[in-house]
Amino acid sequence: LRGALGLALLASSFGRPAAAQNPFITSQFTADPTARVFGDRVYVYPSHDIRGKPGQGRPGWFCMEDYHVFSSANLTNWTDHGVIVTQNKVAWVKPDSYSMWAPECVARNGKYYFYFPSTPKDSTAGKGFTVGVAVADAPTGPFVPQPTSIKGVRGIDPNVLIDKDGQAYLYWSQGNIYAAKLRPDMLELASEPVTLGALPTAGLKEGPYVFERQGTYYLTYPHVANKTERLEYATSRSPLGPFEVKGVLMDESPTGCWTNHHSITQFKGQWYLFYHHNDLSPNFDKNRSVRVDSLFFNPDGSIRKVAPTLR
Ligand code: FUB
Repeated sequence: LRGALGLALLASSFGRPAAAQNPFITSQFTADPTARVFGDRVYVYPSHDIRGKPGQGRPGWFCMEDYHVFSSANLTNWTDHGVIVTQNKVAWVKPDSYSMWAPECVARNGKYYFYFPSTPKDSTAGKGFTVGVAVADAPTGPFVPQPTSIKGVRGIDPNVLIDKDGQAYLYWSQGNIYAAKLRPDMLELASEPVTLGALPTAGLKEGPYVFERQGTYYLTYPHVANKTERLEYATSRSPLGPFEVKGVLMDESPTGCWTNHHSITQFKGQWYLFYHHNDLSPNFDKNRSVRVDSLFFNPDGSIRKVAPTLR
């Protein structure tokens, strides 16, 4: 990031000089960053980790009650646009479950579709997690949650690809990675979910992020191959595969954070990897902070491994 942007000195939210550095949001804990370019700004939709008080969620576990969105014109000055979706204002979410996990946001036909997983109050919608959508006219909201979650989706970590032919696909995870077509209204599945084959059979795989570059579809995902999650990728000529595993794009966290979760986007001609570590909470890795570093492709389309930029 520093190489790409230089070390512009800025006034941080704490009123002291700050450089363009990681983590790039320091006013609250943030994780699972989905970064999207809308117009001339980058919008980051992260999870919002909090320190759970007694009675809030499961002790020692993730605790998330709402989502903020942040935006920037230069990846250095970030604006917090405030809360866009909160758990107890979503009809299908179990009240006070503190399970508003990794989200996604995409634009289509002048609307913004914010996908988020949580635990449903109605167990017929599925045990564990399912995924819902909230819709807005602007990237910062106001977002209106749909009254029900998406039928047929059980799991977490939604990610949406809108292909060049206009077909949209929803990807998500539940130990493995699943995908299905979305209807044109972006609110319901248009095909039966399939698992994306050829990924490593052992170890948790989650957090899918799919993008297309020069006719190649990249399926990128955190995978526990050893102790903690590292970011790997596979490629295909089609959004639903078959995918072929290509390698690792970021090694396990040097800070010991068990999870990593990412998105990859191009902004002003440069590709970037958004991800998280636990920089602001070294002793509790369920309070994470989002980071960004430049990402580069080799001439053959393979991804060069990204070394995290430390402070
Ligand atoms: O933030 C909660 C969960 O941790 C996410 O859903 C996973 O991808 C992992 O980052």
